Amino acid sequence: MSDDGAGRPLVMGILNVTPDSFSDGGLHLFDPVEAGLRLRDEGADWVDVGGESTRPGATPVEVDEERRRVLSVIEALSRRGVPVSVDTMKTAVLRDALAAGASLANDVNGGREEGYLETVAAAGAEVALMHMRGVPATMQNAPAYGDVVAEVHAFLVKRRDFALRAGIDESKIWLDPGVGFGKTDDHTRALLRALPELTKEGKVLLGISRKGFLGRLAGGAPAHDRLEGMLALHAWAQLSGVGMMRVHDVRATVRALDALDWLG
Ligand code: HH2
Repeated sequence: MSDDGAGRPLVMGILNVTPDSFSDGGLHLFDPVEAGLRLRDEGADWVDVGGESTRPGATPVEVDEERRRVLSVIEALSRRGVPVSVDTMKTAVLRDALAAGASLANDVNGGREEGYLETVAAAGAEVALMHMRGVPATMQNAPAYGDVVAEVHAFLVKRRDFALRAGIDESKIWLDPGVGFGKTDDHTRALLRALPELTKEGKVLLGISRKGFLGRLAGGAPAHDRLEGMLALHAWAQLSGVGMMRVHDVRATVRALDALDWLG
């Protein structure tokens, strides 16, 4: 189900303004605004601008460097009427990104940095709260859970409660199970199978685009060659009630979601 309760799920196009993202690092540094406009023209409902890679093993980026990477891009895209989301864990970056025109805060850290949720609330923005176990530098080192579905869902419900208490309207909160963030492939499978339960808790955003498990499912396919598995699993997510997909391949995603939606 989409944001407004009808039609296909929304599509969030990924625009990483980074030298080191796992699938598009360095690709958009030359002309990120053009790349963002292209995503919009291909049908993205949001363009998600990120200045810090969170791939497994990534090193953190300083606040000023992250600001330098994203703010002018956000400002330029917003000025052209593109709905912009900012992919940041940092309250300081978020504050400036919202002032530059972003209206969705996408946080792989679940809004845990001090002042993050209050900053979202003060701006009247939307927020995506993702589950991550550990930190990107080490999160894929043997992640372990008792019951991954119960633990991830409980974390997301708790973070949603914090967001509500900070003054964010429930209609503006997205929950994301965080595929690849401290999860083995078995954990990912369990979480994907449990999507129909998570969508009963609230609006769900899913980010599986080009992720490692899709490469392993496709016999070791590299990041740019993992489309088919993603589209198949999007169909499952769509039928499970997921409201937004975060993707690199916007055109193919929109076409696939529209085709399934066409069945009614
Ligand atoms: N995944 C990535 C980054 N941000 N945000 C949400 N809400 N959900 C996700 O699954 C998610 C996310 C990682 O993917 P990508 O941006 O392509 O790579 P990198 O972190 O290397 O820039």
